[in-house]
Amino acid sequence: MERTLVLVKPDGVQRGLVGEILARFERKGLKLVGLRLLEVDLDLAERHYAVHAGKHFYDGLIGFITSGPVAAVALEGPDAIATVRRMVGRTMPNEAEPGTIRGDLGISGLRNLIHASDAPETAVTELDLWFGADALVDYERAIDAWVVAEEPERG
Ligand code: FUP
Repeated sequence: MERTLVLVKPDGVQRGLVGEILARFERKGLKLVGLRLLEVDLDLAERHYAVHAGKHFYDGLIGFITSGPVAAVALEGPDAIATVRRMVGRTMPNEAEPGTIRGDLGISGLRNLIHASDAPETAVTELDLWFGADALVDYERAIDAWVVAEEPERG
């Protein structure tokens, strides 16, 4: 079972799309294990985007993520990191496939609505950054017997 971090960025919050975006993940079968709405200060923004420091679009990214409240969401499920990335779609909304969050809800440039961890190591780091070690919620869902099947044998 994997956990991953999703951020609904300020454009998604301002447009009232938090519910729409969370609903897609819930319908998919992913389990909500963390949820916060927060203003992002400069320190958190810089730590989150440290990998992009020095790039030509860095200042724009920092300005954007600190421009309004962000919804931070922790999701759990089998192969959650890759599954969420597929649902999010390509970075630029004009290139993202229909059926993805960015492809269905975004249209232009950096207004791409959402961030999602891109690998197991980044998921661990980002969940710790946005939620801290203890803030995620462990619980059972009765419905998981119907959602999370054993992996079929291959070969
Ligand atoms: P993604 O993983 O799809 O969210 O995209 P990246 O982690 O590669 O980039 C993070 C953010 O930087 C994106 F939301 C948009 C921005 N970005 C640019 O503005 N220009 C680029 O060339 C690449 C990324």
